Amino acid sequence: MLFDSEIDKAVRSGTPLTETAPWKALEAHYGELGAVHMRELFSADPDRFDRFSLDLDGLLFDYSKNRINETTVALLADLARASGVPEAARSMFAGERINWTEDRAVLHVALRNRAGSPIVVDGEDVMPGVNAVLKKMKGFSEAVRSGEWLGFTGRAITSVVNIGIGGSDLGPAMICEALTPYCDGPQVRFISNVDATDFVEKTRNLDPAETLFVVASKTFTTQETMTNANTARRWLVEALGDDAAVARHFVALSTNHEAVEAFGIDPDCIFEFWDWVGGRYSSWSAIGLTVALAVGFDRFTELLEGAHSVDRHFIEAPLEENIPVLMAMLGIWYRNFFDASTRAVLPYDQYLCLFPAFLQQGDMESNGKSVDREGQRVDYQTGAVVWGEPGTNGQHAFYQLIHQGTEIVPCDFIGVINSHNPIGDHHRKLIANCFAQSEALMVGRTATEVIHELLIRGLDKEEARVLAPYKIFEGNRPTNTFLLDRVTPRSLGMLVALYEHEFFVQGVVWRVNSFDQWGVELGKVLAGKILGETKNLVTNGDAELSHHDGSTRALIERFAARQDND
Ligand code: G6Q
Repeated sequence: MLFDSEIDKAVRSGTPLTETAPWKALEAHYGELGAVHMRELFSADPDRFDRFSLDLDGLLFDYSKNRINETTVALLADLARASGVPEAARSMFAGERINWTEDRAVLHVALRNRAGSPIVVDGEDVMPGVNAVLKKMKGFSEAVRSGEWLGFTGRAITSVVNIGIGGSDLGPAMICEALTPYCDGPQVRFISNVDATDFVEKTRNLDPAETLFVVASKTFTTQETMTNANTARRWLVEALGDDAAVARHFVALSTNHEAVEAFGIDPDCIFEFWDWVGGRYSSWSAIGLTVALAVGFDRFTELLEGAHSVDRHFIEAPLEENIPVLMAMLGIWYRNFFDASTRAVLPYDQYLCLFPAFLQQGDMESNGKSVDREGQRVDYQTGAVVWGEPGTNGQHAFYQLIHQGTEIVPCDFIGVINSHNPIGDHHRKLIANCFAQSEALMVGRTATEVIHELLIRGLDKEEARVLAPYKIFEGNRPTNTFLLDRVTPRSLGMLVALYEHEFFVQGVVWRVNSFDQWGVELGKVLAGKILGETKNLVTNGDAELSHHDGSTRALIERFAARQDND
């Protein structure tokens, strides 16, 4: 039976999660450790780094600058165990329908299963299908990159435009940006917003005869994507003068064959995936075609291999040495016991500039939920707000709040040892900043240190006393640091998979479904309704708006009355 852990049983028999023994033990432990400063923990234990860091295939995870000791890790592991994390993980890998509100399996791990082992859903091994699509992606990406695939007028493709949104955009866009040094195929651009400005700016200076549109949409019904795809088709056909051009300039990545064919895309140019691939987990599927076009299929394969090595680690490593489990449980430690409502992701590598936005979707769409497995509203906090920007820019903007604000903001620093652009001492400076920030956040600056410094600077005792409170840093602000040797397809695949499993573990412990997204669905429906009403108002001067609240009605009316470009 799915989700039948010790905690599931307790909750079903009326004990809330927060009253279970593992939760209570953490609460008591928080009472003892909550006020302890990490400075003390470091000075009491010279081996703290060794104790609280792990290396996975060259990727270092340093979690020593957290407000934890060995008891904390043991208690967090107890909670994960009592919540059934290992069993839930095995259910996911075995293709069970763990997405219970949509009655679907969750199998992004099958997409990067390099072990050749079967994964069975509804009595059928999905791996032959997965491998067939990978083979097709290989063939197509190689044909485009080599110039063998020709556009309608006989010219080779030099630009690829991915049209998609949400999970059909953020992953491939982030990966292409992160792997820029490996991009040796056609240039790639991404159109996502229904705002025509996105289309206009991204197609500016493109030659239609050399442009391939990759329409990425699992459902092939998403308003933004279909609007952009239709505009792209008009743009292309107007330029090339023939509807038949569509067949050489459009491919689709979708589960919805019928809709793709109705759009006019050649069935041979459909790269399929399956309902057990969630949008925000889909970069490993056909949705990664744009990545393969940009960096080549071999590097796309390395990305999958990196993720696969994390999958093995996740399923095999004991909870106490399991990086995604530790990431997740530390997140729970801060979210539920320290009341931290946000978390920051801070990559110190320009190529990872889209990583925070990508994680924002992964985490917030997965665990921004408030109803548990029993259909009950939870009475504890779940997913935190995720935000971040690449270092060092953030240091001159929002780090102030992380250092001296009223709330703890747990941070993930992502550092890279070797730059793809080793010029002068840029990289050493970049990394010095990364290390300095996590150290400063941990150590802080005491009143004694501040006053001493002010006196040395020549202030008198009274002046120093008045200024000191503003210059004190409490420190004790928790951070993780990931250190990669270099941003490569493999290390990037590892990093993404680590976070994916982090979301999963948190969802299991919080008892929410990390794999549905009803909030997104609601937005899709409501926008369609208002679109119709606005159109009626503009064209007929009349629309039934009385069911809207006063604010929404007034906004619709003002828009209809004042817009001049319909
Ligand atoms: C992701 C969500 C959502 C989805 C987009 C695009 O997990 O489901 O972000 O990816 O709404 O959906 P389509 O791929 O169906 O166009």
